[in-house]
Amino acid sequence: MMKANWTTVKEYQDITYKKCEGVARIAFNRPEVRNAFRPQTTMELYDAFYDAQEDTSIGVVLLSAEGPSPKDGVYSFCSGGDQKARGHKGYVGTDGYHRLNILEVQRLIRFMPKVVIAVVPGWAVGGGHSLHVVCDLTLASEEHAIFKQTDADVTSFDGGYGSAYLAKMVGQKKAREIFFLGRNYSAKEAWEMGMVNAVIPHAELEDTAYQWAREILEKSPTSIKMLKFAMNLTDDGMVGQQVFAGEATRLAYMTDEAKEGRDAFLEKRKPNFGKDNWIP
Ligand code: S0N
Repeated sequence: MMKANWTTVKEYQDITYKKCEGVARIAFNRPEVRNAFRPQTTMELYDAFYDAQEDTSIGVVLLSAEGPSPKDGVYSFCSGGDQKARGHKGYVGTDGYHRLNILEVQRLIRFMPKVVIAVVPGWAVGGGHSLHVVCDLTLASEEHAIFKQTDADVTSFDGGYGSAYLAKMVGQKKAREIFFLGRNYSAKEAWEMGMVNAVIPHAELEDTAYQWAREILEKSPTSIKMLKFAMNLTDDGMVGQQVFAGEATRLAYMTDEAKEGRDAFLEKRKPNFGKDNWIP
């Protein structure tokens, strides 16, 4: 199997960020708290994802996690919002502000023109579960991945992609069960429900994720981008249409017709779009 030779892009406090041959790997790095995210974490995630989005050499981003916990050897993907950082209006950062900015990270993952793969080595819980839902694909550790929704236990619920989009993925009854009962589901059970693409032996998880990424990189970038946006569109309303249409506009810019429209304006003349361009 293909192995990545990662290069660290930037040092962060709560995450790691690496790249290799068109693939970016962003990983939670708070294993001692099951990779819970606090404002510091979400700001770093946003920064790294934005860098990956803007880097034209990157086509696939792996959202993974460091671990296991040095305290007890347990693996986790992410356990959601850090309950110790939670105030009365959101999650409190060192600047004292209350934020709910994991939702900005979710939107970046959802709308970025690259494939994002959740690589789940252990617990995916609460807002961590929602993050795997919003990623384009999910690969899970056969031995250690556990999927669980505790949002209703702690009055910190994701009423957007984490729940409503999950219901589109696994069906209404199953999504309601996941949220209303808050049970643990193994990687195999999550795969049977349709929210995990593949169950991978733990030792092979990272290499497999890299292999999937490299396979995707062999495809046409425009096709992958348009397909992601097309599949998002029906669930994202006018914003989905805006994102898809933006790419359609970009493609239109590449035509002779668009060049003629621009040039005619700049040359202060009427455009001549030709007679035979009304292609059916
Ligand atoms: C993950 C669980 C099930 C693991 O259980 P386990 O293995 O028994 O470990 P523990 O002993 O419980 O934990 C080990 C240590 O890690 C700490 N810890 C774990 N999770 C968190 C956490 N989320 N926050 C802070 N600390 C955490 C433990 O305290 C323990 O520490 P020590 O060793 O010092 O005792 C289990 O840990 C668990 O259930 N965790 C809590 C999961 C949870 O309820 N998360 C929050 C759920 N809600 C959200 O995430 C929603 C947030 C969100 O996405 C959102 C939604 C809408 C609008 C905005 C937002 C937003 O956040 O911005």
